[in-house]
Amino acid sequence: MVNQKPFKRPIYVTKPYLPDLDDFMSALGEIWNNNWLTNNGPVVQRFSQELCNYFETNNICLFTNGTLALQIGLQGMGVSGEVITTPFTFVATTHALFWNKISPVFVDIEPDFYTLDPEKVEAAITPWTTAILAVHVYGHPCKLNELADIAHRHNLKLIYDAAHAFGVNVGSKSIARFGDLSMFSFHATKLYHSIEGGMLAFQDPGLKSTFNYLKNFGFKNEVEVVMPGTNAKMNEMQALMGSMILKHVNEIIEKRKQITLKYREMLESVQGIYLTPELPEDIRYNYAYFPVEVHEKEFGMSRNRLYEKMKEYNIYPRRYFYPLICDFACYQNVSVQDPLTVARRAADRILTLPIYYDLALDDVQKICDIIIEIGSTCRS
Ligand code: T4K
Repeated sequence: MVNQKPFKRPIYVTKPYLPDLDDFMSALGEIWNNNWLTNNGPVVQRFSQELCNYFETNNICLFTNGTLALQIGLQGMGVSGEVITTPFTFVATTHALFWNKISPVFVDIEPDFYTLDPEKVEAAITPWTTAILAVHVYGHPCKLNELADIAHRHNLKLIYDAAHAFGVNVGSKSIARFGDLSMFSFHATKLYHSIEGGMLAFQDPGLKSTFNYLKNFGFKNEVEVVMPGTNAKMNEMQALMGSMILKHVNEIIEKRKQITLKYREMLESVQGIYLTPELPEDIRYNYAYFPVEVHEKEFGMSRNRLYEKMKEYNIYPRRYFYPLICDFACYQNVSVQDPLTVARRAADRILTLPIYYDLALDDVQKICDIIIEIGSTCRS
């Protein structure tokens, strides 16, 4: 294997799944006929029911995106004071706290799947702590039992940012059934999407009306505003896209599984490239991302150099999640007690490789051959 050529077209970290264009165009006819575009229209209502069936619960609420869903979730549950959370996530997780005037308390993650470390959570609890906000990062389920136990013993709300976890099951239960509340993102870059979109799933049915008010300016009816809500409604186009893609979600997950298996086969014994361990058998994973750790000394170059070098081959992986949230200028005034050793290492080493529905296995092979070639060239 010598002199790999660059890809002719860019290979991005992800590419949205799209339904057949003719099918989508003819489905749009319903929206045109209805002449109803937003404000809890019939397509949103039907989509909501389809998701209730998918998640086997009526306790869901749809939003225009995941960030506003999480923001409203925290507000509707009355979370305040301090919330213990992870710095190794997309910045929106922390922004949702900020917009609720909640102080984030960053603690470290565990080294296998990069989710919140329960021991660190317990150590960070103060009289002002009201909740834990954990992230199923890359779709890897958090330490569900340990976190539930801590939340129960300390009377804390347990909230999951499940932006990456659509389609993940633990045993026979959807990941949405754990904790008090979970937020799912339906953004175009996610394995399952509605262009933009978000969903809350929750255990307490009483929250539904609060969330419905909060996403629609607080209107109860034409003349009553019961709380100062915002505008975070999903529209009919989003719901149509979401509904059409929902029919293909199992097929999408299966395709990503094949890509993941190919990556694992090709990269498992590459010097300096480390893969996440296999998830426990009772977890049905969604193959949302494909993170690898690049160990500089063994591989021969740093993760950042590999990231830049891959661009020369027209491959655009991403460094999800670098920098850590607490290192962004807007959060540098948050005092961080935990040394965040594992999170810092992960942020410095992880590269998330391209994975999407129509990424051909031959292209996965070529991406891996390029990584192998880059490594062996710089070591020789
Ligand atoms: N919590 C967590 C843990 C999250 O990861 C996210 C979102 C949220 C909360 C908030 O949920 P939302 O409010 O977004 O629903 C992307 C997404 O914008 C963001 O939704 C996602 N996490 C985050 C992990 O990734 P960027 O800045 O990396 O996106 P961008 O535009 O650079 O896109 C990445 C690549 O995808 C591009 O290089 C090319 C490809 N792409 C992208 C788009 C938008 C396409 O091929 N087509 C497209 O339409 O944030």
